[in-house]
Amino acid sequence: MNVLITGGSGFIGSNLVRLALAERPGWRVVNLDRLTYAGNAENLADLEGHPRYRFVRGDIANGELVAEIVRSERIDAVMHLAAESHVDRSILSPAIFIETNVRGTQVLLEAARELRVSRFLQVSTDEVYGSLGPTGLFTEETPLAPSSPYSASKAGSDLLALAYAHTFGMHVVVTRCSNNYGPYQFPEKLIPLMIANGLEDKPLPVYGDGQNVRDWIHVEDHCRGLLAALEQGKPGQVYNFGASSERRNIEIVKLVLKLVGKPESLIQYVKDRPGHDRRYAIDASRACRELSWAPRHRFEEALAGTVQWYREHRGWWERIRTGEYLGYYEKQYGGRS
Ligand code: NAD
Ligand code: TDX
Repeated sequence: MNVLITGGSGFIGSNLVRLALAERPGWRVVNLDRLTYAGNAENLADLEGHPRYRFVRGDIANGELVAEIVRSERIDAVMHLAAESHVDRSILSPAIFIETNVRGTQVLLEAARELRVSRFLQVSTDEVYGSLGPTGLFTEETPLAPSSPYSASKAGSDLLALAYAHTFGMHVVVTRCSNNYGPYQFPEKLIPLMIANGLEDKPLPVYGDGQNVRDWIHVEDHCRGLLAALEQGKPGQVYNFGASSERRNIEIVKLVLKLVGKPESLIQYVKDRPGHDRRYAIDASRACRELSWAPRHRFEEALAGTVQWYREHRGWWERIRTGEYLGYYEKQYGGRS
């Protein structure tokens, strides 16, 4: 089977490409990635020369390029991960989120329709459901109520994907996953940012009162879920993924400090994120039941493993934390304390 993975050079995409090649010997994988600030060819450097892997640098919103790849590579299935993925950036500069997440997704769906690709997996997020109060869980029936430009753009792309299933009878499956952590996550997201700042004795910026809750899942568990959803998901169906690991942000930050052996005095409370969602928590029982999926990693152990990975790959994130990232960091955190 020939599978097009978009965004394969990012965090989840690079973990997925590696897992797919290792566990699906019959697959040939084509990775289409524009290598934005978040995409890093280094993430898959070990696959250079792999006989079942090809990398194409390009934009998912380029219809001619996408059609050319689908045709020439005889693509059977698309796993669509490419996106602008960071909420804070969507508050600073929303336009690119619409271009990539909404228009880019429509371009891919259209190519898949015209060229009769047999399966399309839309990788979405629990953020499309908005924010929860202190109790309750997001199910697949929870109404969509996105609150940031990022989550609104993801909700737009989800709905387009479901509309293509409904209108054109395409085999489209949508997944909505909670917050991921693990190797190769770009150090603008909470966990890798806190690890890297801790290791460098820099302040750890906690938004607001630090009591916002996220439901954490190891990236490998998410990727196994994506393979299962592609292979066993019903057309037009939505599947939530999560690992029942709700934690307050401040708990995470303190845990990370303990793991890197640095004092809590590094914690710095800063101005809150505008429109900050209070709590996310996922009911993944449909995926467990219908896809025979279950998370394998336990949070505290897997977080320790993640910290270890960042210790051992210091060059990887140090190289990232120079260049473009420096300008963003100053814009996001400069004068915010
Ligand atoms: P990421 O930012 O690490 O990676 C995104 C990748 O997409 C990068 O390699 C980037 O170069 C590429 N890309 C961006 N715009 C592109 C374009 N126009 N054309 C081609 N490639 C482009 O993101 P991630 O955290 O790995 O997330 C991957 C997907 O999973 C996204 O769709 C995101 O919404 C979704 N998701 C993420 C999480 C999470 O916790 N990180 C949770 C649920 C869902
Ligand atoms: O410096 C920080 N300080 C802080 O307190 C950062 C970067 C974040 N936070 C808080 C904000 C959130 O409550 O930590 C929490 C997690 O923040 P992010 O890592 O930015 O993730 P989140 O906004 O929850 O979105 C993530 O999960 C869902 C991903 O970035 C999305 O791509 C995914 O869809």
